[in-house]
Amino acid sequence: MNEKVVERLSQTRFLLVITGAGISAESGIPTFRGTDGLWKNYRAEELATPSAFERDPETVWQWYDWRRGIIGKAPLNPGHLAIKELEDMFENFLLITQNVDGLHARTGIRNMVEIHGNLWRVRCTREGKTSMLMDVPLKSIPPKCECGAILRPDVVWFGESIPSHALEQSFNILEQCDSLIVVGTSGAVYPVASFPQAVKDHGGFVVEVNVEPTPISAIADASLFGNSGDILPMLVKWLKEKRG
Ligand code: BJW
Repeated sequence: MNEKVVERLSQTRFLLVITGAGISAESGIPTFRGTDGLWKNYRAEELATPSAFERDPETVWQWYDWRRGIIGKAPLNPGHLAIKELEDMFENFLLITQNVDGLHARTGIRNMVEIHGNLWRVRCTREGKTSMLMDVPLKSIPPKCECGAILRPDVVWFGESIPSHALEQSFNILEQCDSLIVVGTSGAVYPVASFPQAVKDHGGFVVEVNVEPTPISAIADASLFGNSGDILPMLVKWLKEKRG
């Protein structure tokens, strides 16, 4: 493990961690842009949009039903557990996850922003009311609200705004944190893709964990290449040893 990384992280007062689909890959959940990211030959960009849902809510809900089936059975992996350990080790900590799978919440993590929402939560397309819907598989597709309107997943699709409270909390911490660990994201989707540069602009230290280089590698202070389920537990171990 890179000595500079352990040194800087051990001096950190506020640690920010950002995760993407790669953190859940070792739990058996397909990433979006990996080779297994296709569903019935559709790309995520073709399904995760308000216009796709307006045109064909049934197909979009079938995609979510398929994903909910996989995610519902997926175990936590050592990467998720290591991030919970990091929260326990740092007095000031925030996780911003782009994942809608809810796996981080299962670790009991307290300080987290699910910036793209959660696929277990649904929202009424008429009243905007949200609730949890845990049925796997869904009893009817598309699922309906008591009021008769179609429900949608309470997630953020392309072209939709990030909920303002999530965005404000994130921007606030981008300015405050002194280190960022960015894990398992392709850095292709905004606004999160711009967060590592924002941390750098405020003098923060950026460490990337990924199986391959991404656009973030060019600005990161260090890139640790490998599975997050191997690298993150190792990072936790080294930090513990450093602290004695
Ligand atoms: C491993 C691993 C292992 C594998 N260990 N690593 C500025 C410039 C250009 C465009 C825009 C811009 N600002 C906004 C936009 C438009 C748009 C956007 O970003 N478009 C891009 C395609 C260019 N953004 C938006 O529309 C956002 N809204 C917004 O900004 O509102 C204001 C606005 C609107 C319009 C114009 C301008 C401003 C909303 C984005 C919502 C994204 N939603 C989704 C779906 C969520 C619901 C659902 O899941 O069903 O979020 S799309 C999908 O991509 C999902 C993910 O959270 C997101 C990011 O993907 P992620 O996590 O990075 O996954 P992958 O698959 O790409 O990468 C996995 C990585 O893991 C890879 O690097 C692997 O190598 C790695 N990996 N195994 C470690 N074991």
